[in-house]
Amino acid sequence: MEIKEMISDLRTRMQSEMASAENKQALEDIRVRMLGKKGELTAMLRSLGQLSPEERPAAGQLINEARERFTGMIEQRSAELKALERAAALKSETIDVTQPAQMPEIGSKHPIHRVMDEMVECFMGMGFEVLEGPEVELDHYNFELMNIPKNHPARDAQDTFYVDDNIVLRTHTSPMQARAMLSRKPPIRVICPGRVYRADEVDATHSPVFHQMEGLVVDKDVNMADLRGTLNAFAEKIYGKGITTRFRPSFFPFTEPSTEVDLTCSNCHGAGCRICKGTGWIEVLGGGMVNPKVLEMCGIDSSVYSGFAFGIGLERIAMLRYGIKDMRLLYEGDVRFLGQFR
Ligand code: 2NL
Repeated sequence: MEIKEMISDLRTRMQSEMASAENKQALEDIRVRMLGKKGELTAMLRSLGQLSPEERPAAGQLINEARERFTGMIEQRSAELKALERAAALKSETIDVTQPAQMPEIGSKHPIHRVMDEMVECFMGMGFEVLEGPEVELDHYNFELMNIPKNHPARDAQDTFYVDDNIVLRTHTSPMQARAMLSRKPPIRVICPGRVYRADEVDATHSPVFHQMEGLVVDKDVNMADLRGTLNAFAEKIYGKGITTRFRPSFFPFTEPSTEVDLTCSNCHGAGCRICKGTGWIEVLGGGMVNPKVLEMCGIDSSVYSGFAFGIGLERIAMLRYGIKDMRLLYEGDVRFLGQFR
């Protein structure tokens, strides 16, 4: 075959192969195969020895010119490929900066903790200090110091989960207040919010695990009017102007006298409605003057000091506040329920 023909044939093949080369590597392979040291064009140069000395220079020149043109073709195709790759990358990596940001899902404060925090805020404003303590307690702190000796009937009402004979899951947060009295000197003004346990069956208004906040004030000349004033201030602060308290006589082993405390129904403001069953009052807490026996057992001289205490169930407050009809909703962790409290 004539050199010219061979070059023309090589160009035809190169052009078609280059057109279907889809990336730089494929193009480089073509270059090596056609123009490289062991490539076809170099092989042609080597074969010049077979020509006569007269023919050689012209043939050599043709080959060298061809190498230059072919190299140019490869470079051009390389630039094309580079542009194509870049266009593809730009297309696939494009970020639409006008798209709305993807917001991370943020949780919400549990309704029980909403009312707890609100109440803590209120009592802190009145000079109370917040104390938290263990949920697994000594029987001694939970019952004995609260004037509920072994075999006392009040133990039935709040029978609890015994870990052993001396250790229980606390049935109220009172043991923490006992610790405060034992370790401090009056004046004492503390509130103790937290989780408590009772051996109750689960239903729409009962749970074996629930939340409570107790308050305790011990000082000279503390009386029932101080309890009333404190709770009235609390009622107004949390439920608004015009909400007050009604005290009804009651019994607790740890207070004497003891009282059930009703709040003006915040739904009808006392007129009577479905929620307060027509009475205008909602029962929300219990309290009283700390039983002198309790003071003495907790190392406080009851001839010098007196105190008041109260206990509030947080589930009840949250259910009234948010119109929750079934207590179980508070513990199931269903985000469709919890998401409503943002
Ligand atoms: C209720 C009633 C109450 C107390 C809790 C208490 C604490 C100490 C001494 C005396 Cl350290 N009393 N706490 C007093 C009266 C009532 O809770 O119905 N809670 C849901």
